[in-house]
Amino acid sequence: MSSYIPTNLRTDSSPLPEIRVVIIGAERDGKSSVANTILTKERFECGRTRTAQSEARHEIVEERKLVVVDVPGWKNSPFLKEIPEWDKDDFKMNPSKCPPGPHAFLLVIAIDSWFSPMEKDTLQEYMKLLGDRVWQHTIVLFTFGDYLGRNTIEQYIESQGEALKWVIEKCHNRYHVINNKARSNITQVMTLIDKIDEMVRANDDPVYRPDNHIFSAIKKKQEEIAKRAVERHRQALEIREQIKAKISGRRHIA
Ligand SMILES: Nc1nc2c(ncn2[C@@H]2O[C@H](COP(=O)(O)OP(=O)(O)OP(=O)(O)O)[C@@H](O)[C@H]2O)c(=O)[nH]1
Ligand SMILES: [Mg+2]
Repeated sequence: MSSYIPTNLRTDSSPLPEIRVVIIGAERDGKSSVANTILTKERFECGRTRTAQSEARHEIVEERKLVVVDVPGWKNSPFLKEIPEWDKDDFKMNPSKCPPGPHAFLLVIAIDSWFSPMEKDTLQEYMKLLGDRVWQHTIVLFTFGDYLGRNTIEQYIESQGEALKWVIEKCHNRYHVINNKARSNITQVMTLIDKIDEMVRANDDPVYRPDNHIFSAIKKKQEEIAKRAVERHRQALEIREQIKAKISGRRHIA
């Protein structure tokens, strides 16, 4: 049974029974940290531990049921043609980690450094993998909020180049700042949830629905690759055993 209330049954004030979000962005930008800040608990390993695979965690926060999918970060690169196919396939699978699909993608951007055109190009390349409709469900989530000091986020955005402004415009001017070093500040999380609620109310379909045909095809491909890898390993072991047997046979003769 679908766990969301269709738009035509929702009144403006009725909260979603569950909010599902997928956290995406470049590596080391604070995705797992922000996942923990949102869930108000250390549910994902972060810091020294790099996220190796996408995983979902559930938590009730201030009486709201939250499902958060933390995703491995992409590598910013000027060589976009070189993004491996399996990396792209893994990325495309992320929305299927919280069925029937996420209400929001939180696009994490750390504000501890300059957001370069190369970072924008990489981000755009990954977003393309989710189709144009992904922008309708995306909020820019600035991390490293402690780096703002006395400045506002608007001042930070103004101080940046066109690359960041392009991303914000693609997200219909939806953004939020989180300071992961201030976990006790629940207001920053509740304000984010309000912004997600607002975006969902404005969307015709509250949920980004994954394309199940694409997922079945990717899954099949991944299973075939895994099967071939096992077979290759088995053959390698067999050849090693044959060589070993030959060598020990020669020793006996000598
Ligand atoms: N000062 C400050 N540091 C932060 C903030 N958010 C994350 N960090 C630090 O940034 C580093 C990386 O954080 P992670 O949450 O592991 O980053 P990630 O994006 O999940 O990294 P990958 O999974 O490797 O892509 C850690 O050392 C965090 O402590 C923040 O808001 N402020
Ligand atoms: Mg991580």
